[in-house]
Amino acid sequence: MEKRTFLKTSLFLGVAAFSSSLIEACTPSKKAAPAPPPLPPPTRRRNGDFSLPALPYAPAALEPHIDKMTMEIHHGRHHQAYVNNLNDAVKGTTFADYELDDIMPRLTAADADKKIRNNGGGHWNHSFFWQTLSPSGGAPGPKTAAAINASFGDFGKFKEEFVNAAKSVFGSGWAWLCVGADGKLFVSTTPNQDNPLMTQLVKQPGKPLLGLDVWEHAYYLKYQNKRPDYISAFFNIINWNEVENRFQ
Ligand code: MN3
Repeated sequence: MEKRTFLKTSLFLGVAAFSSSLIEACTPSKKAAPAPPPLPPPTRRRNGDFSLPALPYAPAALEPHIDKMTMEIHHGRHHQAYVNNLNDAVKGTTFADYELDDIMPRLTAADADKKIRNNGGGHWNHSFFWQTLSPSGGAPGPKTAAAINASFGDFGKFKEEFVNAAKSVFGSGWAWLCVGADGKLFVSTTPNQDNPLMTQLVKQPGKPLLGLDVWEHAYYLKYQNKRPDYISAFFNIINWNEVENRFQ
């Protein structure tokens, strides 16, 4: 290499290195939240827009526990609005092409994430909720039953804890039964449309097995202010087969 070219190259590399360390030094550090994990490889990329999944049963199928009109409005209007707003929210962001399961653990409390957090949570939670319900109800499968007994003592104690948690949500939110990283089950609640997969946003992250929407729009037409009656009714229409599948 000619001496002059060598000097030019060294000078350029030196300036480049200095610039990048300057950029690093000037980027404000977020001490509160842990650094989000890197985005996954392209295999998890999403094709096209988010869309409203069909209900797995007729809107009247859950009567008398949840009425037809509530189901139609809840699914066709509320859930649809989350889907529309989510598609709008992800446009032009880092999350534009990714699956929601990949997006949720990477969301922070930053204002920039707020619209994706609210509407992404809304879309995920409702998609999960429709699958959690079944006209035929039933009882916990063997693995779920064993885990409930091991974690809470018995089904009655689990139910009491879940009901109390669902009653205790102030304003709008969700009650959850989750499995934690240690394999134990726990009951938790989240405000608004947050859920336990938003690991940087919830006190107790976990994999949801069961979720109950306690927003007033989920029950007000039939139950008005009697949320406890809606929570009791929910226990008649839990799709325990689906819960068992999620647990495995
Ligand atoms: Mn809802």
